[in-house]
This record gives sequence, structure tokens and C-alpha cells, in this order.
Amino acid sequence: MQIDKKQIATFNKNLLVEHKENLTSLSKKHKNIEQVIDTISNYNIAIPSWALGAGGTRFGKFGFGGEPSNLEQKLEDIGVINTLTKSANAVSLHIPWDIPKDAEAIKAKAKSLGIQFDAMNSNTFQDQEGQEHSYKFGSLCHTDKKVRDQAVAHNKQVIDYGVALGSKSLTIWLADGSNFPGQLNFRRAFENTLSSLKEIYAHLPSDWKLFIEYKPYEPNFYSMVIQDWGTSHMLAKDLGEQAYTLVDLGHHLPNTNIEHIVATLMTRGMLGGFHFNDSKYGDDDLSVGVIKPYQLFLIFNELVFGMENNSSNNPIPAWMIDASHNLKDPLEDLIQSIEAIETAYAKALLIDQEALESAQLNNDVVEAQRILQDAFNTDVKTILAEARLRNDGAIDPILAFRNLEVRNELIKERGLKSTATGL
Ligand code: LRH
Ligand code: MN
Ligand code: MN
Repeated sequence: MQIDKKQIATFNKNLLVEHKENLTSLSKKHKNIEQVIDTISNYNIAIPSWALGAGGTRFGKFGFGGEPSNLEQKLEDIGVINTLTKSANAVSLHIPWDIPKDAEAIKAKAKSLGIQFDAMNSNTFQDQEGQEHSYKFGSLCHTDKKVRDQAVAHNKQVIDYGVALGSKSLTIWLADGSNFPGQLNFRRAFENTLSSLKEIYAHLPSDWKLFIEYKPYEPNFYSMVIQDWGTSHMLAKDLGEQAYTLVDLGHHLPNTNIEHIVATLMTRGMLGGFHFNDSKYGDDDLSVGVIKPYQLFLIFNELVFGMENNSSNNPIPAWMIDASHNLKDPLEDLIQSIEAIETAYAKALLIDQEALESAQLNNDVVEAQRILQDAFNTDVKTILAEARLRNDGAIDPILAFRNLEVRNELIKERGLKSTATGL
């Protein structure tokens, strides 16, 4: 299924007059509105290949119908999201869930849809069919060198798949850790992980980046080898200039000050990428912005400041969604996540940085809070809509998705029972 420009233009027609009125009144209130629209209209977030079908919990899964049953169809679904939002021009692939069997064909398909290949993700947290050694007791950290070698070889292969597709980065997330005190020697596990990572790093093309994701618990509930940003940072530093820390919003203990972590990593030029999602309890992988939109805004405040005051040469972080959903239509859910990310970004761009700096220098706590909250309380829906409109996207992408009956079309095309690989 593909949506064409004309369908979107027809859809936009009914909303256009009201939208333009809103834009005029917003422009009167904010002096840098053009700049914000411009930044948002050039902003893109990678879609995870594992989130295009119905997500499940370990207790069950409920299908939607019309799910993509191969990588080509997944790219088509991202094409739909991108046509509507004009903010999702890349895919992040998880191997082996989405092996590009014919790289040239996949590349051509992606190109025809205007989709690029963002970070590749390896998977040594599940045993794969035909695999010689089990990851039951870890992968890159394993006590047995043969298991570590197998996990290293897998990561190298993922890099090779990525090279064939034109990707420029690898994200490594390890489930490695222990469930019981005494099970694992922490220091040996760390050293094994580091030496395995060094082998993978040596295979990295010179224009690639390696992102190291951390997580405090799950699936291991006593210890995780890469439990926090400090551990990830240490490993990245030991590897070299192409290695960075990746922050997944769900990978923190409750109430962690994530914006502070973001600022600290950027001070050292070490923030490589982001996995956006939201959570109430742990790694809930809920749609972005549903639980803590203010936290997301404060994170973007640090990101905006970090990108504008970049003496540490932090690269522009790789932006990715990492959310899963067992109730919503996966495409609608991803559109909602994109809107939430852009909402937080646009609001952060509205912060009067000069006024904030002066309030901070004068220790005027009340004024600093007012500046942040003024920006946070601004309705930026119109900014997002205008950014999309200028790229021929939909003024209201969810409404367009529903008016164009995308899910029904997909069900007609692929059937009610098709299922996608992923979480
Ligand atoms: C682990 C994680 C990691 C995986 C993805 C499927 O919780 O966030 O990024 O690759 O989920
Ligand atoms: Mn993640
Ligand atoms: Mn996660």
C-alpha cells in the first residue's frame, strides 16, 4: 500500500483554513517560529523494524491483521508513516529478525520509498535456530570463549549486512548478566565483554559508529553487565573514537534524572544515540510522551543546548523509536510517538536560551522555571502541522491514516492473519 501526494492534498484541504489562522496567531506570539518550523521540518526519527507488528507481552499477543510479513512490507509500512508525517525517513533493522536476504533488492525498495538505513541492531539475547552455542548464560561476557566468539561473529555479520545496505552504525544491547548473587564474577564479565567488543570494534568500517546501550535490569534481575551509562561510557572510551553511549529512555531505574545524564554525556561528546519510548514502571516501551511529557521536554532542552553549544563535538545523536505496543494499531502508535518527540523538540526550541542563562547566572530560580514552563505550555500542534505541510505531509496524520482507511487496505492486501517478526 502506498499513499500518494494527491490523496494527502485532498485530505489537507478541509483543514487548511483553520490551520493557517492558527499559524498567523502563533507567529504573532513567538519571534523564532520560522526557525522552529524549519528545524522540525528537517527532523527525522528512525523506525524500528521490530515495532511494525502487534507487540506482545510474555503472556500473550493479539494480532491486528494486515501486519507486514517480510522486510519489504515493513519498508512499505514505514513509507506510509513517512508519507503522512514526513519525519520517518529511516529504518533501524534488528538481525536476525529482519535479515536482508537480497541486500540490493532491499536497498532499491527502500530507495524507492525514500527510506535510509539507520543503526543496525544485533541480537545475542535469543538463541537462533541452528546456532551451535547457547546464550543462556550470556554472550559477549560468557565464561566460555567459544560462546563469546560466536557472539562476536554474529555482530561482525550484522555490520556486514549494514555495509551492504548503506547503514553507518551498529547498536549493541546485551542481555548479559546474572539472576543470582554469586552466579557471575562481575569483573571477569566486564573484562570479557570489553575484549569481545574490541574484536567487534576492529571490524567496524572507519565511517561507522558503535552505540553501546545500557539497561539496569531485565532479563537479568540481579545484575546486568552493562547496567548504566557509566559502564557504557567506560567501554566506549576504551574502544575508541567511533564508540558512543546510547540512551534508551526506558532503561533507567524509577526517577532517574535522564536529562542530567544527557547533559553529562554531551559535555564529553559521548552521546551517540537515543531510543525513545515512555514508561510508568520499567522498560515498559509505551508510546513516547504518554507518561512523562515534561521529562521528555527537559531532555530535549539539554539536547538543544548541547547541539547549540557543542565544544565537545558531540555528533548529532541517532534518533530512534524503541517502543512496542499490544493494544494500538502499530502504525498509529508510531505516528503518535513521532508527534510526541517533535512536540517536545519544538517546545524546547521555543525556550528563550538567553533569558534562561541570565536567570541561571542570577540564581533566579523562579524566573528559570517560568521560562521553561512558558515554552512547555505552548501549544505547538500548529508548528508540527506546518512543518509537515511544507514537505507535502498531512496536517493531521492520524486523521489522515483513518480517513484513508490504511489498516483496512493493508488487511485486504495481506490478510487478517499475517504476523510480523519483532518483539
Ligand atoms: C532492550 C532493547 C534493545 C533491543 C530492543 C528490542 O530492552 O531496548 O534496544 O535491541 O529492546
Ligand atoms: Mn532499546
Ligand atoms: Mn528496552
